[in-house]
Amino acid sequence: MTTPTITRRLLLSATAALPLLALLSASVRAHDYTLGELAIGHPWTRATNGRVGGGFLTIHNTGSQPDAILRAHSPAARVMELHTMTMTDGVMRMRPVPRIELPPGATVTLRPGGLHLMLIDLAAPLRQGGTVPVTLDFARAGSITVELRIEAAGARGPAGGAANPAPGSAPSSGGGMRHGH
Ligand SMILES: [Cu+2]
Repeated sequence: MTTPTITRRLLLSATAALPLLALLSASVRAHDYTLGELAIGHPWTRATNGRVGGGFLTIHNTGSQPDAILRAHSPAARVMELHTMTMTDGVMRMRPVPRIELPPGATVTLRPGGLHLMLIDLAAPLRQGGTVPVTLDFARAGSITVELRIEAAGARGPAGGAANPAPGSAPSSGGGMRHGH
């Protein structure tokens, strides 16, 4: 049973990063979006020369009605999918889900190792420091185009990579499982 061990490790790294996240929050605050009752926080992705990439962000449903992400699309990728990641026999596996539920009052975090957006057949490599436009279609709130910030390859959070921090950034919260594909 490797799941409890990994969960514990992720929790520990997240706890250790909390003071840093508090300091960072001021610098990432500008990279937020609001669509109706949805507050969307710092969308990001990771640099890659490969054909696929992950999209990560937080969505707080401040309203009293459930909402959901139905679709995502981007000019940077031929197709996008909504993915979940689960542990099966000690291996992290990704699979598409038809929608990502956004319960009223809840904050849903798309992150490495968990729910995420999948950019498939990238038109060009994702270069650190750039941005990728992604349009999200919601069941209730409508649609919005956000810019994913391209963090370092292997970054575990929106502030930069733990293994290769960008200048002025710091190690970020845990949650970094290797992304398959
Ligand atoms: Cu995926």
